Amino acid sequence: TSPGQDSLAQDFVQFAVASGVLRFGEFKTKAGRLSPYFFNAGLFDDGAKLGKLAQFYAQRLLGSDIEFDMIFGPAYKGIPLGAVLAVELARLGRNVPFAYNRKEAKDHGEGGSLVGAPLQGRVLIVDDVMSAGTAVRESIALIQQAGATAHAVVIALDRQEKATENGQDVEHSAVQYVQNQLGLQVCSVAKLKDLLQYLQHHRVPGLADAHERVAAYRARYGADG
Ligand code: OMP
Repeated sequence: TSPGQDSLAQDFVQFAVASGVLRFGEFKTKAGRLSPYFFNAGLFDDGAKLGKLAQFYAQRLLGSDIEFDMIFGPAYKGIPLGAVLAVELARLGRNVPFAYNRKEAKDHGEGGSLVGAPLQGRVLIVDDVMSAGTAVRESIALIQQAGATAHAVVIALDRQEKATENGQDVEHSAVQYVQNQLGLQVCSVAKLKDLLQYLQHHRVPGLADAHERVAAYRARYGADG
């Protein structure tokens, strides 16, 4: 890694490309943007990959100044992410409670949509990607409804793109919104800028001019700062 590079982020991008999680081509994002890359965390699909992924999250988190009392993994993709992170943190000597939600409210059995440890204290949300910020806002609302505090967010990839508000693009990114307007701490294993650095030095499967395309995408949809 050369100066100015974040080596954990570079290692992570390499791991995601090698795992087929980070792919290049043409993809439509949830916000309806046509993206030359897509990060599909569901393709961390065996024990070894999930274990390695958890190490990346844990390293980033423990290297930050983020404090938290428990972990929340939002349905669906956040559930295994939160679970493997909780296991990894316990392995490192930091055992914290873990909870997740189900999307379908249950009308029998244990009832309610929350599963696991009671939501209380400073809750850390674990998720895959932040783009326009819709998913994380839903998780924050859910935690507040349960009477706890959404305190921080850790994600694998910050796409650093313009957030949307009422369907309109705004200048700041979803991460900036969550930090500055909602007051949560956010950390990510890698960001779009790390992906661009990686693409300057590596060929990737699927797109010969990946660096150029991703740079053009950032020019159009990237957020300030
Ligand atoms: P926002 O809710 O707009 O922040 O988008 C985040 C969600 O989009 C993720 O939780 C995924 O469901 C999906 N997504 C990815 O998984 N990977 C990407 O590279 C891009 C997206 C996306 O649709 O923006």
